Amino acid sequence: MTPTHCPYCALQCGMNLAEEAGGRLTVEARPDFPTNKGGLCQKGWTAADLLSHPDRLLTPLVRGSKDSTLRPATWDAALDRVTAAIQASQATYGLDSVGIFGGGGLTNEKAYWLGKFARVALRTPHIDYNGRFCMASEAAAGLKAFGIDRGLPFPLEDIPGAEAILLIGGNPAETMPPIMQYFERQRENGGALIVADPRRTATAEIATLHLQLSPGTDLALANGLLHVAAADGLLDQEFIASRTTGWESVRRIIASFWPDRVERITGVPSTQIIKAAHLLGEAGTAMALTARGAGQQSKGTDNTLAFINLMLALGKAGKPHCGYGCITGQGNGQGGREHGQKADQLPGYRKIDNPAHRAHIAGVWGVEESTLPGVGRSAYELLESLGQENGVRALMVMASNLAVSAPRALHVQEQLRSLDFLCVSDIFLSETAKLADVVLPIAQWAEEDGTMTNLEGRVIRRQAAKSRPGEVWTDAMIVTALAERLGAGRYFPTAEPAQIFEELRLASAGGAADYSGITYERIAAENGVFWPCPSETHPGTPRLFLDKFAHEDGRAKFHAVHHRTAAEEPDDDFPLYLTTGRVMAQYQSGTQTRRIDALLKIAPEPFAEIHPALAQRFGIADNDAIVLTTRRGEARMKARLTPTIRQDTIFAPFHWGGEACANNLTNPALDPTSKMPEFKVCAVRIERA
Ligand SMILES: Nc1nc2c(c(=O)[nH]1)N[C@H]1C(S)=C(S)[C@@H](COP(=O)(O)OP(=O)(O)OC[C@H]3O[C@@H](n4cnc5c(=O)[nH]c(N)nc54)[C@H](O)[C@@H]3O)O[C@H]1N2
Ligand SMILES: Nc1nc2c(c(=O)[nH]1)N[C@H]1C(S)=C(S)[C@@H](COP(=O)(O)OP(=O)(O)OC[C@H]3O[C@@H](n4cnc5c(=O)[nH]c(N)nc54)[C@H](O)[C@@H]3O)O[C@H]1N2
Ligand code: SF4
Ligand SMILES: [Mo]
Repeated sequence: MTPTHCPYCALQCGMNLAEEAGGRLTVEARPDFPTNKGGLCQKGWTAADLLSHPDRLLTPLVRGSKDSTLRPATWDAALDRVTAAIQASQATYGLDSVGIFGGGGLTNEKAYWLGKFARVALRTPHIDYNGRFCMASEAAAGLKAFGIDRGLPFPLEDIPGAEAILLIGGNPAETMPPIMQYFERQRENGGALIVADPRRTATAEIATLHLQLSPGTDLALANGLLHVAAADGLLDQEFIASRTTGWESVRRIIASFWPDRVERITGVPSTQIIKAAHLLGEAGTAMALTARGAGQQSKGTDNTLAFINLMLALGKAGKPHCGYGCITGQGNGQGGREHGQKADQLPGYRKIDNPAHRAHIAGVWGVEESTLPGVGRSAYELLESLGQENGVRALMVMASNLAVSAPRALHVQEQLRSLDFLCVSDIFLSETAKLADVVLPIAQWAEEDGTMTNLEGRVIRRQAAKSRPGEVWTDAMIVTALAERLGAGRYFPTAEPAQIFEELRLASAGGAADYSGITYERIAAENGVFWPCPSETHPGTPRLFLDKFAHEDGRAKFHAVHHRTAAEEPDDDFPLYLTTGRVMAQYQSGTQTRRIDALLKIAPEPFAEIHPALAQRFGIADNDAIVLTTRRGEARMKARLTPTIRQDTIFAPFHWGGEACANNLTNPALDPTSKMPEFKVCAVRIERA
């Protein structure tokens, strides 16, 4: 029996893997693990089904020339090919012509190794990852307001003690089902749960109050709530004066957000806005939690700041059972952004353009500070540069299926085709891997060791329960072998996670995300350790900000943020809003979950949710084949009629590729600060196919 964690989302549910006769692994939930407490969703229960899936890649694949097919090859041949392509690109176009696209599913060790590989072996600034499409807006806002970005500043265990919770743009009943036990306990304790979502989701169903706003209007809602709180005397002036800065500028802005004006912008009745403000303001303790609904917008950072403003003004932060938190998404979405696979960051949540930070990391790596590259392009900007002059011409993708999951996917696929060279490491031949010149088969979660950092900032252990099949390698082995071939082998002396983690501890020491006191042994003994943890005798930090915020003056900062419309609003040609997201039984681009029978039974095919009244206007019946069209392209799927969605909005999950791909439609308008694309709002037209 091996204790480990689910491979999928950021809840990182604890599970045990037991080996049956014949080597098959079965999953058991871990009742003793403090986050899921014995709960798992259907994805977790079925995760082991992929270990022996017949589609699994078991040997490297290499394409002889651009128009030939992918054929099995030895590791030597495949890695030689990758090395030659990188060197050719560097020789012709310079170091900056090689890029890396990583993933928030990678362990801390692999993310760290990959970031170091980019800076030390490739010496390119251009490494970014799919986390940029995930919680980058919330991360940017957390840094601005609190001086540090950790998804949740408190453990899940604190949720049931909050008297009021505002959950904005999250549907955890489908995206993290076991987390619902905390919200259910909060409701049982008499707490109020307010959910802001254009759909009456399974999560909204259990709420005290559902604010069914139109897509892209979160900021106006937040400012409206704050307006009411200020007008009705619900602010905590003492807290504002002693623990924050910048309130005056916010006070001026929210003055004009009258409830009826906010009702006109958001579609939320003013009575509900007033009620929500009072539930939050009159509660002794309150939390605001945001997920992708509020973050994946071209103003995602400002949206988040507006909800943080609200909590600060109410004095509901930096106290027990209070505060703002971001529900992070991918298995290691949190750790993935702390250890250097983001274009602007170095390990330990250091900044790559900060001389002191650079010097520390250069010291740990044993290189000259001056040889470290600077800030590279953010994920979508990196994809826009592919194949272009001065752009990236040789790309390595590790743990992302961006041909399906990037915005404006049809264009991104063209960009990938225009590369001189593409290498993809994956478990399966994903839509992205199909476009590659070299495909490298990698180990799955149950076949490797490492650490992950869950949505609470709790560092946990992934443990191998069986050996790797066929000629499969781990991502770290690939990085180490390529570094050796590129002449940087001395900086990459190992591919062992435990040894890489020791180096990560040193690299993170003294940084915001300090892991230096965390060891594999402690993680096992303590059911995970929360960062920052600066020494082996330090208990770790489950709760941040109780004494002070992380800015130098110890105070949290208000930010004056204005409502603005989405980058694309409905008009005569594209009269409706399109928003996108998830369903319980599929995960992300679907590479993994579209291969599991039990999940396909629950979520077999692509669909779009449409309100019956809207469907009638367009002569569409339930289950009809429809075509959705935006300025980027079209997608075909089935209509699913449901009264739970707004009448001006269509919702499509993004779990499928090809002609059903929701990202054929989405708008890559970027948030100026976080560079997050506007996955959650664009203008769409609908027709029967
Ligand atoms: N089953 C499943 N679970 C997952 C994943 C998965 O793919 N499948 N992925 C994991 C990852 S990486 C992530 S990031 C999380 C995401 O977890 P969530 O954020 O919960 O998931 P989404 O479905 O993307 O978006 C949440 C809600 O935002 C609403 N929404 C859309 N537009 C707006 C808007 O303008 N404003 C507001 N307030 N709400 C809006 C949608 O209707 C949707 O119900 O889930 C994780 N868990
Ligand atoms: N329209 C729309 N698009 C979205 C979103 C949305 O809400 N709407 N959400 C965005 C968000 S929040 C996210 S997080 C992204 C996610 O989108 P992707 O980055 O595409 O995420 P996955 O589908 O999880 O892709 C991971 C790939 O890596 C493989 N893999 C899994 N584990 C490993 C590993 O350890 N190593 C390697 N090398 N490969 C591995 C999997 O088989 C899979 O093919 O999608 C974004 N795209
Ligand atoms: S909630 Fe997330 S971590 Fe837990 S079993 Fe489901 S997918 Fe896995
Ligand atoms: Mo995500």
